[in-house]
Amino acid sequence: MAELPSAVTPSDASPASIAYRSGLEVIRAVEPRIADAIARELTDQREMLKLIASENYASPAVLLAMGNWLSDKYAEGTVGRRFYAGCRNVDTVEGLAAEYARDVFGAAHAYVQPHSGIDANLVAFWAVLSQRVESPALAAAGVRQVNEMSEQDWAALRAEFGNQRMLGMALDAGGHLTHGFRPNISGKMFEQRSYGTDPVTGLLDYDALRASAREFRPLILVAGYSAYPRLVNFRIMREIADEVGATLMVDMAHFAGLVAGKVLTGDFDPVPHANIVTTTTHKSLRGPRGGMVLCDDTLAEHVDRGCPMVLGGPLPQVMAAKAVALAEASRPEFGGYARAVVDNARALAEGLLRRGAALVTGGTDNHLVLIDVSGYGLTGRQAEAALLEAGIVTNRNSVPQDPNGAWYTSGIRIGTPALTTRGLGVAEMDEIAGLIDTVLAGTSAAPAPKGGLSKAHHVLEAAVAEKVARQAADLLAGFPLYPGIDLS
Ligand code: DSN
Repeated sequence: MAELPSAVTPSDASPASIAYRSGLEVIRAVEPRIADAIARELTDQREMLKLIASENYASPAVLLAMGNWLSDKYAEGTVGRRFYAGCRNVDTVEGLAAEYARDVFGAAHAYVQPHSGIDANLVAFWAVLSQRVESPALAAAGVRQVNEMSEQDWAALRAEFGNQRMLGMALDAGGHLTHGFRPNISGKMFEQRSYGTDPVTGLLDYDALRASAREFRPLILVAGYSAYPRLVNFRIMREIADEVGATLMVDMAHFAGLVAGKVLTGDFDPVPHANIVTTTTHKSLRGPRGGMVLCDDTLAEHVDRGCPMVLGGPLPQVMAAKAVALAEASRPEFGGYARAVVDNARALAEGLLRRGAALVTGGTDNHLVLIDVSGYGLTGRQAEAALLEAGIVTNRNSVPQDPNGAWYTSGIRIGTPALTTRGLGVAEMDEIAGLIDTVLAGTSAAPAPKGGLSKAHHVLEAAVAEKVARQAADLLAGFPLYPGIDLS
């Protein structure tokens, strides 16, 4: 098999350059401001120190797979069973993406149509509900197959699941909005209860979770997170789910790349343990923006009804890019990448701890680190803005029992998938920890107009911000992003 060029350093640089230069020329002829925004985004991505834990840099092959005429095709249905004629090429890309997904993750079934993580989760929720409604017990009670259900049947279903419950990780412990929280439809479809983390260690407390599950008896137990810096034991999660008759759903959006790269194995690999697994494809997996569902055979036909149940027509060009990204993730070098992501996160955490920062759970085992910036006298919002002034892109995030709520927050979430793709290693992580600490230590809360301190505004000397931004730029200069692409 031919060597795969690194995702951001295509050895055959000129084809990517030619492709993008020509593409931008074509766009510029119609709307130059869009061409300029696309070109400027490349400059921004090259110049910023990107530490957003959910972002990455997709390869030119992944990006190019999305910009073409596959986009023009309608293809509701599934491979070989479409509601539109002329879908043979869409069948090819969807079939290949699903095949790669099954192989990479060792899953019995893969559904690659979801357009995002929220979509993937909605598909999963409806699949679980429709599987339950088709259970022999409900059939005996007169509830029919989901695809034959009348309005009255749906009403009966809602009544039947009047207690449909979801147990998911608390938002301030690192859970996700789509795991049953009110601003999301999941919080309206399900009565939700959340499990948190131990107030002292910040770690998941499986005994407390088990007790809560026994009492609450959820239909769906959701595992997975967007801001928990440790591993989850999915074997224990499955035991708990089985004990209370729940379906175990794992949302692995954040750590799918670590699963694909075989860094998370055994009890920490969700696929062999969960009934259903959802993910996005653009975070640590380094693919196009999109979603995906993996499941066992019992849920496959329910999952495949995602479109039209909760999804519009699939995006064939994105499914093509998913296939390309999964082909990349199936290569041995992706395992090296995934290991480096975790090594880098650990180095970043150690560098911060050494400089006196407080980290939620005291460190990390995965790709992300959550800094409690209250030790610097800041809210997350102030810290996020100050870091951005210094060229460091992060996002604010709640910490467990956050006194500043979900808007101001007390945390900054950082992650290493993107910078690892760019080639930075543990030595650079230590330097970055120093830059972050310099900015946070040099920032203070601005006085509030009505007295006291503002939660929104901060003060950071311009000279400090400029110095750190220069250091960050010097550091990044050693790791050019998409060096094979020259738009000038
Ligand atoms: N927005 C994603 C993240 O940043 O974690 C989750 O949906």
